[in-house]
Amino acid sequence: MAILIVDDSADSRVLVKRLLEKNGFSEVITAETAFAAFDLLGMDQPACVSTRIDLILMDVIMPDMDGIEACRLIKANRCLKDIPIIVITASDITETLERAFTAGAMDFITKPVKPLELKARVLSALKIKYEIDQRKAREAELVKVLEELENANRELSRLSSLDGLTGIANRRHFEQIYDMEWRRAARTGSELSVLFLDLDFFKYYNDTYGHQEGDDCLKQVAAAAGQVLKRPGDLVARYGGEEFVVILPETSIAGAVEVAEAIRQAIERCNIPHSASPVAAHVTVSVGVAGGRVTLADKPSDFIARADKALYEAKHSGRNRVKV
Ligand code: GH3
Ligand code: MG
Ligand code: MG
Ligand code: MG
Repeated sequence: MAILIVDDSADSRVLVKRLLEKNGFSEVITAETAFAAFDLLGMDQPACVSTRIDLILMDVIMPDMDGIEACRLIKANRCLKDIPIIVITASDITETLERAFTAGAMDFITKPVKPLELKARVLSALKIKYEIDQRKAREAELVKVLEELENANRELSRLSSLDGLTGIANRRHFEQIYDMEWRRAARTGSELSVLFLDLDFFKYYNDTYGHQEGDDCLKQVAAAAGQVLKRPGDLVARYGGEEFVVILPETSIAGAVEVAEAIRQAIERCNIPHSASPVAAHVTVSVGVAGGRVTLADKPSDFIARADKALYEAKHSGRNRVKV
């Protein structure tokens, strides 16, 4: 707890300092002029420097710059404005006091300084300063907590759109994005395509290698499909179980078939052994494609139904292939 006395009179400085020290204020600093006080407060620094000063006792009548002008400048400084200032004045005429309060002084003490009055006013100013500091600390703490909460909410909302096993989008997120992309395509009359993917004979895979290996396989397949997608709007999601869905905005059926074929090949290239598969020695996938130009007469579920039907055909015509 440090108190700064600014007074041009050496006698006055010594007297007030002694009185304060007698009352237990051990850190009392003095300045002979307003400018010396500004130096101590680091007022000429471009950035705020931390000051230990909790209270300023400011003489009013001083050569060079009077205490009221000094008070006004300190209060105008964003780093120092919260330091309470008590002016010490030889005259308590209303006009002087009015000027002092307008300049931002919190209180005044008249000369000659009376020990009891000095003690009471200093304690009262420090109490207010302490309360302000406490409030500011609580506010800063609150801002920090709110920021953390916001981050946590953002993270929560991110996680709520991800599939826990594969880390790609989940079905909930797919439905949100699909709905949005559908409406955009219907509004602008642009093309939109969807792919439905289903692993071939995955039940046998689990039966052969176990559920844990099955989960690992799903992760690899999800990653491989994601790597094929290049455009920012493309999305691969886990639709459920061993089924995946891909949204390809602004993509024709022909373009979608190319992407589907690239995904199918990428999954083959993972070369995940599947000894029980009647199709190949490794894990394969069947893909159904639907898409085209969207009009307001279409329903979002139309493409889903068509992609599902195409997937069924891919399955029944031998699996490990793409069908429209
Ligand atoms: P098809 O070629 O006709 O698609 O044959 P399939 O065996 O893949 O088809 P089916 O739908 O009968 O079986 C899907 C299997 O996928 C059933 C289930 O054991 C497995 N499966 C679904 N979800 C998971 C999962 O989260 N982890 C694992 N390991 N297996 C899963
Ligand atoms: Mg003076
Ligand atoms: Mg299935
Ligand atoms: Mg399957």
